[in-house]
Amino acid sequence: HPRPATGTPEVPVVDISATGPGRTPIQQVMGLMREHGPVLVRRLHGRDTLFVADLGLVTDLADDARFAKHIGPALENVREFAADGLFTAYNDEPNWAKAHDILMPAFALGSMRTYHPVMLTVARRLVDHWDRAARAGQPVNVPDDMTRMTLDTIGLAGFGYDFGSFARDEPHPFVASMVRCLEWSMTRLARTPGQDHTAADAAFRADAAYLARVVDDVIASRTGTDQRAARDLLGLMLTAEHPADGTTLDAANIRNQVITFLIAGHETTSGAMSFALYYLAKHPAVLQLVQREVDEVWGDEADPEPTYDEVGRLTYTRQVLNEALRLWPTAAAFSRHALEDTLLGGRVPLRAGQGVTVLAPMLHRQPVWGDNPELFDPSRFTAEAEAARPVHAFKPFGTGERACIGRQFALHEATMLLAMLVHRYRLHDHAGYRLTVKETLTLKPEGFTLTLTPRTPADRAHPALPGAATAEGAG
Ligand code: FDE
Repeated sequence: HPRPATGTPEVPVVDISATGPGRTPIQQVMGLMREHGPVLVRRLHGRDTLFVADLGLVTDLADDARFAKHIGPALENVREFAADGLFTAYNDEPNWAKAHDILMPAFALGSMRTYHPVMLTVARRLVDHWDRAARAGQPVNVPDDMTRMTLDTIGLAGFGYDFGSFARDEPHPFVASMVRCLEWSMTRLARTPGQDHTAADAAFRADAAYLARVVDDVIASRTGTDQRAARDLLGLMLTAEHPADGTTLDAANIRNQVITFLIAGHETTSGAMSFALYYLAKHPAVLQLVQREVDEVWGDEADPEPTYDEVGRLTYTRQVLNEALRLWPTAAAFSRHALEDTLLGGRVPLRAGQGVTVLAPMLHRQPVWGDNPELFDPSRFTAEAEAARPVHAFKPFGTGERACIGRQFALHEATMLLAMLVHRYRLHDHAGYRLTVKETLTLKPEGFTLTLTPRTPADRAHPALPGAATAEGAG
């Protein structure tokens, strides 16, 4: 149902009905904000959406006493295939709190230790794949391979299920179906009234049914009491009793959770690693600092066996990831609504239940980030710089009790893989890649390829530290 504009002179209304949101709605709103400022109403065929990126307003929205997660039209569409899974459940749907309480322990920091060996196994598959490409002098498709790696990781670590993505020429069909479901969720928002969408909707139903079949296979392959008791996600889903009432998750909800985790657990992480590699390929001085960090840990070892604790020590590598997530937060928008009628930031009137969408890529370019926010600069994420910055200036994982449950999982996986790749290869931007950001609800650098050569002991012999930040890159 249409929601009226807030109607204050401070909030411009921009009508995009003439062009529609197209295939890159996030980047379109980024453009509108560059023109009209960080608070605006986007009007599409009479349907209004309030977008904000202003730090003061986002800080206000983070107040859980007055605001909560909003399931806006995009997530309503995702609900068509993920229903009451964690990501798309309504706040007051009983299965949200229940599944949250049951699954939370699987994502506590301590649990990452148990996922580490599986993450390493899959990282090695990627390395084997890239070694072959390097020997053959063939380019690698970075986002495709990152997606192979993250799908296999969440499948194995969460559900003991092997998608075997590196043994396939094309990514597992689950990926294509899932991407089409996400695209349907996005493009459905752009429909003009009166058009016929029967074919698109039928194709969507077929894809959603396929996803459900894959998930049923994932669940069915878990048989026998020993396996059911495994303390991975699926084990918890199948057996853990809610502390309050002793009940377990029902079968329909388990299916929704598995779909949710397979999607949430790989699309966004894969994009984050792809953007990080893109920036490293374009910033030799930064690449050199990452190389220095990983070489300090693994030296000239040809096949290092990264330990859990070593990954925790890779602080500069993690800064690179954070800086990539600042410029291109791969889950780029999240929505909140007011619990009562209120004035957002003391100035924008909101009715109870009215949704507001936070546009993270523009929040991450606000004045708090200095006067050159487009510059890729991982030193923005030193501990000191982070401590000096308002906490809500950086929101790639959402906010409040509905914030990302998989954050530590994604950061551990991505930091380890990036470090392994940088330790092993010189990265060559052989095609002079120009960034094109593809949107399928999440963001990815489209068609980004690299060629690779193995690093040698000579590559790892670093000059003295001072001046490294300005030296020419090795790549
Ligand atoms: C969630 C999330 C979020 C929020 C959304 C809203 O608010 O609406 C965000 C923003 C995110 N998430 C982001 C991200 C990024 C990355 C890289 C990631 N993410 C990753 C991951 C992994 C995994 C496994 C995950 N992830 C998961 C998840 C979930 C389940 C959720 C839901 C939660 C609740 O409860 O609600 C999320 N995630 Fe994330």
